[in-house]
Amino acid sequence: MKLCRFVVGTETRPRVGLADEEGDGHIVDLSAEGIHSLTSILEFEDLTGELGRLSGLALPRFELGAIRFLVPVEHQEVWAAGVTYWQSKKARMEESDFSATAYDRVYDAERPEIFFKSMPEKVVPTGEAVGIRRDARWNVPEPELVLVCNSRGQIAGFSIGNDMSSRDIEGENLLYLPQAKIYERSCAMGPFVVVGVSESEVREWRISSCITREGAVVFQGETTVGQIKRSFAELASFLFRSQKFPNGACLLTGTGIVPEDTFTLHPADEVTIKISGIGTLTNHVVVV
Ligand code: DO4
Ligand code: MG
Repeated sequence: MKLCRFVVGTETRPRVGLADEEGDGHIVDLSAEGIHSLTSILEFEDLTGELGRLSGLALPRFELGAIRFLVPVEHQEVWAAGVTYWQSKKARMEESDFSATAYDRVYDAERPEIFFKSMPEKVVPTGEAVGIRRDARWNVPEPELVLVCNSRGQIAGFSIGNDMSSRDIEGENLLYLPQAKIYERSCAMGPFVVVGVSESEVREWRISSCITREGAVVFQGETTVGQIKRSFAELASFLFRSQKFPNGACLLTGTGIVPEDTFTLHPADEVTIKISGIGTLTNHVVVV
């Protein structure tokens, strides 16, 4: 089952939607049943039972062409895990002699790397621009599965995220990581939150990324969620250790798709990230 937030036409009022189970491209408007917040749905004890009941009701439906997706976050802080794939460890060790030992150690350590990524209001939805820093010369998207957690720290659903990163800034000194990771338009998410699936099902999903420049493909890569070294519960439990999230929190789970070292994003590139069980997140690139 796929949840989303959306607006209709020129309206500004956010609605909460459920993608039609038949997959005929319609979004069922749950707001018509008094559900105006995704955060509150994710708190339901019997989430799939409640969504099953709602999908049986005769609620208004909208064609995809009539709506615009919003980010599937309301008041959730967005965090990210790093060096959870062998490919990420390898690329980062090559990127920086200075930090190689740190990346090597964290890949095998009991405690994962987890860092703050974005305030909810700064997350970019599908269709809008992601940013590359004007003071960076080596910029890449990081296509990542997102764990969408409720206030109890339970993983209520899964989404698609892009952890935009400036590799030259990160590689120069590990202490510059927040500047390499947190800046205007550096995090995109959406369009759906998929609920009612188990970790073992999600581990079968494929993540792919395609970057086009003036209509031509300049990078393509693919991995599977199953390549993530740590369990989802392990990652979520470290995020919720000694910390409360009254509105829940989102956790990007790290990247396993790393373009070759000669690749950097250009303004106007289009970045498409697909996760097989979720859908597609597409953003173009602007300099910020
Ligand atoms: O420490 C660097 C960031 C790692 C990261 O973002 C990733 O592996 O996805
Ligand atoms: Mg990342």
